[in-house]
Amino acid sequence: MHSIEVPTKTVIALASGKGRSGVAVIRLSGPDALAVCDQLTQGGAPLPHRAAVRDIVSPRKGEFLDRALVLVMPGPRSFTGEDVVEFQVHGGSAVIESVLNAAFETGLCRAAGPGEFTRRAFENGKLDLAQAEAVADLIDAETDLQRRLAARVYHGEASQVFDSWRESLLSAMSALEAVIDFPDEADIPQSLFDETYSRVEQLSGQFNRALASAEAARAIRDGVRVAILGAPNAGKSSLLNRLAAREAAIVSSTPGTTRDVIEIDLIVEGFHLALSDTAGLRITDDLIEREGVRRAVRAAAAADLRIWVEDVSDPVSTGARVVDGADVQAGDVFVLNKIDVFPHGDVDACVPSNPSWVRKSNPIVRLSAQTGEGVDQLRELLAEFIRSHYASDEPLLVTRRRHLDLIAAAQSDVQRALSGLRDGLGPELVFEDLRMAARHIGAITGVLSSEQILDRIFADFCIGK
Ligand SMILES: Nc1nc2c(ncn2[C@@H]2O[C@H](COP(=O)(O)OP(=O)(O)O)[C@@H](O)[C@H]2O)c(=O)[nH]1
Ligand SMILES: [Mg+2]
Repeated sequence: MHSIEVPTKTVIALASGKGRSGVAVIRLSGPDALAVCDQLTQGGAPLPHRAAVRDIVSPRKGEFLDRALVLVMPGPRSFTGEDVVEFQVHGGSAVIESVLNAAFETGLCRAAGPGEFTRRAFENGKLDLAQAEAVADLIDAETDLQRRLAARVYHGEASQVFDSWRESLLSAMSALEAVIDFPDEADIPQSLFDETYSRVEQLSGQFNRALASAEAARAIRDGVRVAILGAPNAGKSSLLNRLAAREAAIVSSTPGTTRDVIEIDLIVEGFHLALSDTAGLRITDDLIEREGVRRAVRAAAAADLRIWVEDVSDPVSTGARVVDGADVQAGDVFVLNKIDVFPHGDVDACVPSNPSWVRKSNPIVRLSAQTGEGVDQLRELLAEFIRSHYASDEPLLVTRRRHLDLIAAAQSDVQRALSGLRDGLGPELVFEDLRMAARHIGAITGVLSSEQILDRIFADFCIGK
């Protein structure tokens, strides 16, 4: 879409959020930004970097549209690197619409596509690709941890590390090149071998640590997935409502009420936690319920943590509840629910009714979803799970799947280079592996990136960014 040459290079969009607000920001960027501003404002475009109040008028009819604060930021000292003008107008949808239409009347600008401002900033060297992605992550950040992670990448902390990895690969390559240029020396000299080997090995260790921290970064970015599972009527929906402190799921004494997966968001230890309530696990002939069970099994498999709920007052009555694919994993939490009815029930009474409840020293919480007794203990277990799994002192660099894949690719390149060195392969082959690794790392910050890759990355942005 963006690769097509369009006659008007100047773009305009609402940069602030949609909906009614005190003030809305409309941003213009491109070679004609100042010309558009001149036609739209009584008194013309203000001096650069000076906020000025101007009446906005429609160029054709001269109709007064709004009184705005106008900011002119000539390129290259602007967000996009191009001439940028921002209008702060009153934040009503009709006002915004009228100012945008007035700008289109000039014939000098068109509506910006998703992420087009940030893409221009990238293309003009104001941001590298990882930083450009971090702009979107900053906008999407809902928790403080998500914000901090995105802010560090936006600030360039991660790019510095990626660039240093690439530098290191490039200098190992240029050392090898010296040997390649003297073909009568068939082998790599020992000193160069040692130096190259230890350099590449060190890099490989750094890649490994970055890859290991990616799981924590993913949990910060996308949230930790927790699924509530168990037999029909065990009290799963009641527990979800209790944790959410609201009536998110329907609670009913009729078994099989919950049929689709219901998801709510909680913030625990600063982490975004996606908690899902599922259909009771049992073998059934009801087609819709069966689909619900299938989705429950899928949610169980996709979850980072499972909470298995058992009705301690009635551990055997629900009969066959073993469903293929729903397995207890180490670290999963067992909940013995309804202790208000049956305070002395214990886990051993529940195990025979549910063979999949094989105990793997899983933590057990006794509670009542109805009265709330014991629920704090479950909250504490969730917090502990997050602390032990995701709180890390390692600097988290890998904020996106794309980065993870590229580092993993570079890791296999350098592994190949290392074994090539050990096996005494020719320097050209090792050089080639290192070159591939450098390309993969370079792609994170966009040193070399194809139009298609850029299109895909910026398509995820919102319009106005
Ligand atoms: N006494 C008591 N009843 C409960 C408790 N938790 C759930 N129930 C009841 O058990 C029935 C099934 O609850 P529900 O949350 O719909 O179970 P689900 O099928 O696992 O989602 C409802 O009648 C609830 O009121 C509890 O802690 N104590
Ligand atoms: Mg339910």
